[in-house]
Amino acid sequence: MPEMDPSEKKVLVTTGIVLMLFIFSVLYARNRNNDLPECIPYNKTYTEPKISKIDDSTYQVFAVAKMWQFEPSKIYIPVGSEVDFYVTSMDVVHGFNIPEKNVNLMAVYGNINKTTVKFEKAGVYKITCHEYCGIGHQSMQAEVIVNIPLNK
Ligand SMILES: [Cu+2]
Repeated sequence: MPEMDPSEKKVLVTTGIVLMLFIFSVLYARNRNNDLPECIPYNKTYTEPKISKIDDSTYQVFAVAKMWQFEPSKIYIPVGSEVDFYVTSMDVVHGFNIPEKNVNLMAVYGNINKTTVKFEKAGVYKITCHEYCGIGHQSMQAEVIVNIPLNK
């Protein structure tokens, strides 16, 4: 059997290392408990804007984007709350962006996008539309107001 060319060996070894790194990073990413947004089956109930309290620190928000506003536009929750956002649109494609919480979703008609966010610090978190949606786009925003509960 003829000897393998040294440059071919280098290519094979390098390819093997890169493949191992790729497989390792895929497994690593799968095992990390990172909360990726999910697309859940469409249901008309999500098109009714709503804030529901599940328990003392868990809330559910049905956020509806439409030209050119978010409903509900003010979301009051206590510090330490975990909020499940279900986002949809009533017309064109809008964005749903909470920069301070690294939330970046699209609001699409006929689709429900869900993400979970924990608000550990008091403050006002702006929700903005970051998909150009028409002439009123720049004024399309809402707020999550995170307060310290009065009875604590
Ligand atoms: Cu917009």
